[in-house]
Amino acid sequence: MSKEEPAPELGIGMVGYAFMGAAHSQGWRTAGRVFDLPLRPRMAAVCGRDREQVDAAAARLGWGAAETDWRALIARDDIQLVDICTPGDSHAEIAIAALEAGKHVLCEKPLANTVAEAEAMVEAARAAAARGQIAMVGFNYRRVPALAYARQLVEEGKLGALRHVRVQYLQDWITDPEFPLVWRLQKEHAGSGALGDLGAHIVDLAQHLAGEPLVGVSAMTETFVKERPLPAASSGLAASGGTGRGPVTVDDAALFTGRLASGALASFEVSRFAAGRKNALSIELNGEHGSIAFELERLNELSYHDHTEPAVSAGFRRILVTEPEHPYLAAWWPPGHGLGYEHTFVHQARDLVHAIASGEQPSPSFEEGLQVQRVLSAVEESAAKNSVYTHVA
Ligand code: SOE
Repeated sequence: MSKEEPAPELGIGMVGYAFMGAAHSQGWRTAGRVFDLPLRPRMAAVCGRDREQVDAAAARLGWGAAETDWRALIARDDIQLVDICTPGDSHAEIAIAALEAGKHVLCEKPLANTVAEAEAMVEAARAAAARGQIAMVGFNYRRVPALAYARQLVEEGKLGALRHVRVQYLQDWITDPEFPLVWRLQKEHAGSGALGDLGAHIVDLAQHLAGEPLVGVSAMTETFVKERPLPAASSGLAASGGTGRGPVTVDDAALFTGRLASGALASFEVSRFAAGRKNALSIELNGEHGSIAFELERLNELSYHDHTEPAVSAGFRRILVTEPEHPYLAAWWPPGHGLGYEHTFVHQARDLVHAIASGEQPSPSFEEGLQVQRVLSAVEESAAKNSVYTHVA
């Protein structure tokens, strides 16, 4: 290709246009304008069930067309990549159909609502990979530059043998018992509650940063508010609308400990009831040679302690991860100007386009999504058994 020739287009079709759809759209709109990409993302069509709403979303988010049936979206010749931003209960069906139709697939986290669904998705992705197709899961926090840099430090051996991984992901958006029974609070749509929504992120991050899987867990979960008002059908919040109240069928919070393959110990806490915590993901890794710590609400910073330095002057130091040498930063603003949540979706789009152009499977793969699903399922099993819970006499 000569310098003058524009890169070939990559037609994208997105299913779902709510919060995650808007975030992914921002990624697709921006990636090719900031990064030099081997393929030009073209936002061909977006899909949603309601004609009027999906037309409005297409216009607002920058999609060229709108479909009301995801099967019609997948069938379009001008779409090579299907981006799935729907609730978990439709991930497996859409992803498998898209892969079987020869499309590349990006699927939001958690990969699926059950291990069985995730296994079927992995099988479809393997068959598709043999035909040259790409499949990736949207664990976007891996692409926060400070966390991508943290992974580099671990890979370089800066922490040495890992001893502890400590992770929390806290939100507070359903602390009001009158907050309606939205789809995220219904097992048949969401699979699980804070566990699948927030726990999926931190299990993936812990395993990714540590570079090793969890091999066992011990857990407790709780649903603090057991019934909630049904949302009005017209509110756009309801999976199925109505009047009166309905049961909350997922966890509001989960606490679990785990062991990584190397023997390092890990602890996890997720909640939607942590009043004052809006999107507070924090992670710390302690190794024999040092530690790293990160907080999502200060996402341009990484704390690093080099334990090989003389104790008299050693201590955690704050690295402002905005230098051009840091992951993704060379394409953005001068040092110190900072990035935010939305940039993770731009980076995700960038990395996926490179994977499609090179034919190399990207990470997180569907296999990695399945591994997270297995951990979530083990957490639920452990919590249900309550086997390690000992009453205080
Ligand atoms: C809601 O809890 C949510 O939007 C998650 O679904 C996202 O994955 C997370 O990034 C922010 O919080």
